Amino acid sequence: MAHALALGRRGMGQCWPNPAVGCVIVKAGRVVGRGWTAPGGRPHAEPQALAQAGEAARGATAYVSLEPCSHHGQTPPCTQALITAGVARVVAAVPDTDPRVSGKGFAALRAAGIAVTTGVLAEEALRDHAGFFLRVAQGRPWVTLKLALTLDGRIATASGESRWITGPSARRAVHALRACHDAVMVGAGTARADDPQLTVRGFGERRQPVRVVVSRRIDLPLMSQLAQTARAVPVWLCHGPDTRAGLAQTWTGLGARLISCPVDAGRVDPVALLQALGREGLTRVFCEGGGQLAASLLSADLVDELHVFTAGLVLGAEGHPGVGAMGIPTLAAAPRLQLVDVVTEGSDIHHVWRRGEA
Ligand code: AOF
Ligand code: ZN
Repeated sequence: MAHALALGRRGMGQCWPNPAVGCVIVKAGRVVGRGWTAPGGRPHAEPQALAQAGEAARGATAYVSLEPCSHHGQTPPCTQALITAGVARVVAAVPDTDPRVSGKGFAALRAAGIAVTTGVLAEEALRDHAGFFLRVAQGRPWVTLKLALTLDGRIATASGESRWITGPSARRAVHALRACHDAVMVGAGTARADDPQLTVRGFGERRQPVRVVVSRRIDLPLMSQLAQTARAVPVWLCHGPDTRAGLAQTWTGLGARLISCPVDAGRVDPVALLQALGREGLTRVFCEGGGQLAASLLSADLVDELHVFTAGLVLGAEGHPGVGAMGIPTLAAAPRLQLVDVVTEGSDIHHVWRRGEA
C-alpha cells in the first residue's frame, strides 16, 4: 500500500478534478502491475496496473489507494476491470466519498466474490486525497499557502525589491510544491511587482498547474509574462464584478479565462473565490502571496497547510510584511497553527504548519 500511495503521488497536481490514485497488483509475493491516475484524470490507476499484469492478475491481490470506482464515466468502472481480470482480493486505503462511488465500489467487488480489506494506511491516504475529499465535501480545493520571509517576516524592501530573499535550494523546494498542486495562485500586487511565470521548472515535461491571479479589476500589465504566455499555460483571472468590459475582452483575447467573484470590503471574497475554483475542478491550490491575499485567506480560516521559508535577513518595519493587516484584536482571535515539519534548505529554514485542532 505504501508503494501504491507513492505511485499515486506521481499524478498529484496533474489529474484534477480526479484524485491521484495509485495501484499495485501483487501475485505470489511479486509485483506484477503498477499504475497511477493519468494526467487529466483518465485512465484511472487500476486498468493501467491490470494491463501491465495481464494474465498474472488472475488470483492476484490489488492494492489501491482509494476505493475502486463503480460508476460508468468516460471509461468503464474499475470494479468491472478488476472482476474481469479475475483479481482474488482488493486492499483499499480509504472509501471514495464521491457520491457516484461511495461504498458501491466495495459492494460490487464483494458481490463478485472478491475479498475486500479497507483502512490500510488510511491516514496517509486521507492526507494525499485531502484536496479531492475537501472538494467533494465542501466544494473548495485544499489550500497550501507559501511564504518566503526574512527573519522579521518581511517579503520585500520598502522600495519593493524582493528577489531573492531565499536561496536556490528553497526555490527548488517551492517548485516541487508547485508541481504537486493543481494551481498556483497569487494576488494582483504580487503579479504586478514580481512579473512571475508561476510555472514548474526543473522537473521535466509535465502538465503545468493552472495560474490563478486574484485581481479585483484585472489591471495587470499586458506585457507581463503571465499575459504573454496565457495561451501556453492556462491563466485564470478571478476578478470582481466591476471590471471594464474592454479589459476583460483584451485578456480573453490573450487566452486568459475570466472568473467573476463577489467582492467583500473591497476585496475578492476568499470563500466565494475558492468555491469558484472548486467549481472549475481544482482540488489543490498553492498560494504564493502576496501579503493581502495571504491575510484574506488566513482571516477566513482557509489555509489548510502553511509552508514558511525563512531566510537570514532582517528588513525592519519599513519592509513589506508577508501577511497584510488582519485586524486581529486579541491573541485568542488569532489563527493558531500546529508545527508538522522543519527542514533546512541550504541556508534557509523550511517549516510546515497545519490548521490547529478545532
Ligand atoms: C478509481 N481509480 O485512479 C481514480 C478514481 O470522471 P471519471 O469517470 O474519470 O471518474 C472520476 C471519479 O473516479 C472521481 O470522482 C473518483 O470518484 C474516482 N477516481 N477512481 O477507481 C482512479 N482517479
Ligand atoms: Zn476507476
